[in-house]
Amino acid sequence: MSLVIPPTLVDEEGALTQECENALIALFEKYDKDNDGVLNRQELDAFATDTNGSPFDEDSLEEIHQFFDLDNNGNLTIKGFLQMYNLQTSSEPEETWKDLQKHGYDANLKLVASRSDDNEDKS
Ligand SMILES: [Ca+2]
Repeated sequence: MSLVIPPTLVDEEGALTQECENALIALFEKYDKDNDGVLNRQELDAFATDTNGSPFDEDSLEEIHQFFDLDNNGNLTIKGFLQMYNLQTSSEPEETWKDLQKHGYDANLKLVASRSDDNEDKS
C-alpha cells in the first residue's frame, strides 16, 4: 500500500508553492538554450512541443503576449512563465501535473528522469 499524495502546487492564497516554482524554474532554464533569461519563439515552441505535442498556436501566443510578463523584445521572462503556470494551476492543477510528469517529475516533484547531476539536493 503506497498511496502517494502529491504535494499541492498552489498555497491557500493561490500562489505557486516553492517546490512547484523550483520545478518550473528548472524547466524554464532547460528550455532557455541560449541562457539569456527569456524564452524566445523557438525556445517557447520547443517547450510547447515537448509538453503538448505541438507548438503554441497563434491564439495561445497572442494570449501569452497579452497576459504575461515579456521583455522588450516580446520574449517570455521567467516571471511570465511562472504567471502562465500560476494561472493554469489555479484552474487546472491536473494539467500542470501532467506537464511536470511529462518533463520527468514524479508525484513528489522530484526529477526522476535521467539528467546530469546539476540538480543535487543536499537537504
Ligand atoms: Ca533564451
